[in-house]
Amino acid sequence: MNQNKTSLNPNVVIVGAGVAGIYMLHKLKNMGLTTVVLEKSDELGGTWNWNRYPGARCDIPSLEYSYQFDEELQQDWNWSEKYSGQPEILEYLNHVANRFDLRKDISFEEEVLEAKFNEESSLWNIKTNKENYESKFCIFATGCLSVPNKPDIEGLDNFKGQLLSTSYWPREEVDLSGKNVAIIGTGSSSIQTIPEIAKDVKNLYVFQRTPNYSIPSNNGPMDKEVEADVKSRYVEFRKENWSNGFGLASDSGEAFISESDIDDVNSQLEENWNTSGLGFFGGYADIPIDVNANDVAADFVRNKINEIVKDPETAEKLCPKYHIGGKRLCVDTGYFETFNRENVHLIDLHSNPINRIEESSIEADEEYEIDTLILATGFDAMTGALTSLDIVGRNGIILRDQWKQGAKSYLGLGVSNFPNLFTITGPGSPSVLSNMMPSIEQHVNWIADCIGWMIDNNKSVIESSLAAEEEWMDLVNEIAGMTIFKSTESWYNGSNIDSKAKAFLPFIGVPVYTEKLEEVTSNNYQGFIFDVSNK
Ligand code: N01
Repeated sequence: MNQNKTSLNPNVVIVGAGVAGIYMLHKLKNMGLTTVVLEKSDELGGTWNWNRYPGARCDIPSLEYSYQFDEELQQDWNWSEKYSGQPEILEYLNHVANRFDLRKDISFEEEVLEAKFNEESSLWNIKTNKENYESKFCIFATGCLSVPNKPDIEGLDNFKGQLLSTSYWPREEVDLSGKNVAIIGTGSSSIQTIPEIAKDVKNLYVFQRTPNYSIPSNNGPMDKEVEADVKSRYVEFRKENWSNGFGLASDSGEAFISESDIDDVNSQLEENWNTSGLGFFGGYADIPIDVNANDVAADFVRNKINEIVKDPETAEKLCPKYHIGGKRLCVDTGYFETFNRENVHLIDLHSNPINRIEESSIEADEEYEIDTLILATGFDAMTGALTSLDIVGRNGIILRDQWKQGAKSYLGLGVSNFPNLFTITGPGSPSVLSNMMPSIEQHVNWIADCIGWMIDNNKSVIESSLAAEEEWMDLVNEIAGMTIFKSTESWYNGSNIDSKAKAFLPFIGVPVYTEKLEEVTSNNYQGFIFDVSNK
């Protein structure tokens, strides 16, 4: 029997002790609700616990990628760099858990295997590897990028060398010095890993299926003047950022490339390249919506790649051809420069696909003998953590089956047929197309307020209506259709997983979303239905 559980029949079970689960617990405890967090790992932190690969860091400035719910916390905590690394973020999350005395209500090494809604009792029965719980509410705080995508490559399971994954990197130091190493995948995780490990390894073979646009992070020690300025007006600063499309300080631009002088545009992009990281688009609001404007920004980055990478053939292979930003923009520290090293070799999988993996080699255009294979092949994004276990709603319907043709959710918070179940940053919310920290806080605050409202108004069961859900997902897709996001193959629309329905999942536009949430709340949770015992 696990000693640190509050109760086996708490008011609320939260699944996952990452950024979302920790804050959700804090909120509900303050409301006097008995709450338990079930966490598969022996450590809290979610993404920042699992993703410990070399070079892992946040690509949103830490002054923004941090909690704002407690003014003293945001004043007290000092980040050492503009973009903090994974160890510092994990230390911060541990600090928050200790500061608000949250650890005792988190049950570690407890994995949820099944969550089933009992229509008789209107309670959730939650089965884990250790216990059975019965709770009124069940909240999935399981993250958008938490279930790794294992590539289907012949022979992978027969590989006898060291097999690593960026998303489950070992805690102990991994010594790659003098080794022949292969990495498959060239997304954000790989782009952060490659420059770090290239310095140590004998040979690094980078197997690239699709090249990515990446912007220099221009990271450095925290600028104390900037920090003092932000801290002197933190509430206002957060509010201003939240009024921007992606909820970030850097996307406040209102200029249009299509209406600007091309020389001015290029000097602005040059400035962005030298200062901004993810804020590269910053000055121009039409890059995500106008293909001509998009081409200007894409050409700018392709020119940079051609300038940086000395071998023209390698440079050409590293140049993406799709709309910039359509796949998540990457941010790096010396990524393209790394391909000038003699020990780094790029293998383009379009011209040289992997035939198979052998016990100690990868067979593509030639046989690459390797000691270590690193999988940096991404995630079953946004839905993977919710479909990889049995979540059973009304009439025995399993969420995985309900979402077979594409995930549908009302506001990314609730799903029809799944009463008293909330998802934090679920499909249909800005989530991955926003600064995740405030998006998580927005959802946690909304869920806590909603539960509070239900208690005050004697409501015991809430469920999103099918009509509201469908209307909402139509809007999600309609807005995406006006942008370059929808027409690019990416994990935003499930294209990276063969078996997954292709549907665009995040809502684009923080301010519109925020307005909608406020409207729903002020209209007594319009679009949700209450206390329908049997539909
Ligand atoms: O995953 P990805 P990631 N054979 O999906 C390739 C966040 N993040 O872990 O593009 C060969 O981006 C795949 O190729 P393709 C961030 O939101 C944030 O790197 O599908 N290759 C791609 O190149 C990011 O977007 C930070 O053709 C295969 C790569 O693997 C998200 O996490 C840091 C393959 C996967 O790239 C995911 O990033 C790191 C196969 N069978 C990550 N299957 C921050 O700084 C897949 N690929 C906050």
